[in-house]
Amino acid sequence: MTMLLTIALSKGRIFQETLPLLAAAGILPVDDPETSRKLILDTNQPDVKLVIIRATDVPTYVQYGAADLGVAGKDVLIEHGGEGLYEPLDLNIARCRLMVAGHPDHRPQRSRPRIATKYPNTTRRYFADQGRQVEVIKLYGSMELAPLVGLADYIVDVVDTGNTLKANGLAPLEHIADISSRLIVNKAAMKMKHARIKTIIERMAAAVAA
Ligand code: PRT
Ligand code: MG
Repeated sequence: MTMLLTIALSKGRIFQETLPLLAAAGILPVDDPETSRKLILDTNQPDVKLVIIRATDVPTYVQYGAADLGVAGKDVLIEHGGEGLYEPLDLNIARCRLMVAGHPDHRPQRSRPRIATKYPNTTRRYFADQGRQVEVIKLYGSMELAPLVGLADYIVDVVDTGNTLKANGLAPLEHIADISSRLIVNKAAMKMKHARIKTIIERMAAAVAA
C-alpha cells in the first residue's frame, strides 16, 4: 500500500526555487502553477501531489496535516510559531533579510512609535525584547506605503535588493533576522511516512549542498 504524499508550496519565487530541489528528489510537477488554475498539481509520481497556496498559509496546512511537507520562508515560520512542525532542512533559497525600515531622518512624534507590518507577533517580540514601547499595526501588503502617508513611523518587512525601499524614499534601519526558506514536515507524517520523507529530505539536502 502506498500512502499519498502532499507537498504545500506557494507560487512565485518559492515554487521556482524549490523546483530543482524537488527534481533532485525525483519529483517533477506535471502542471505549471503560474498558468494552471488547479490548486492541486499532479506530479510524475502518482502518489505525490503539490498543493499551491498562499505563502503565509503553508505552515498552517502542514501543522494540521493537510499537507505532509511544505516550503516556507523563515519569516513566515517565525511569525506562525512553528507548532506541530519539524523544520529539518534549510533550503537556502528565497534569501532576504527581515528589517525595520523607514525614512532615515524621521523622528517619531508619538510616545509609542507605530510600526506597520504583516509580521505583528515577530515585531512585538523584537521591540519588547529591547524594552522599546511601540504600537504594531497589522497590514497584509504594501507596507512601504505606510510611512509615506503617515499611517506608521516605521515598517517591518523583508528586504532583498532594497530597491523597493529606495524607490519609496525609505531605507533599511535595523536588521532583525537573516531569512531563507525551510522544508517543513508535519510531526505525525514524519512518523507515519518516515521512510519516504527521510529519502526526500536526504535527496533535497544533497541538492542544497551541491
Ligand atoms: O506575494 P504574496 O502576497 O502572495 O505573498 P508573499 O509576499 O508572502 O509571497 P512571496 O512569494 O512574495 O514570498 C515568499 C517568501 O519569499 C517570503 O516569505 C520570504 O521568505 C521570501 N522572500 C525573499 C521575499 C523577498 N525575498 C522579497 N523581496 N518575500 C517578499 N519580498 C518582497 C518584500 O516584501 C518587498 O515588498 O519584495 C519587496 C522587496 O524586494 P527588494 O528586492 O526591492 O528589496
Ligand atoms: Mg510577495
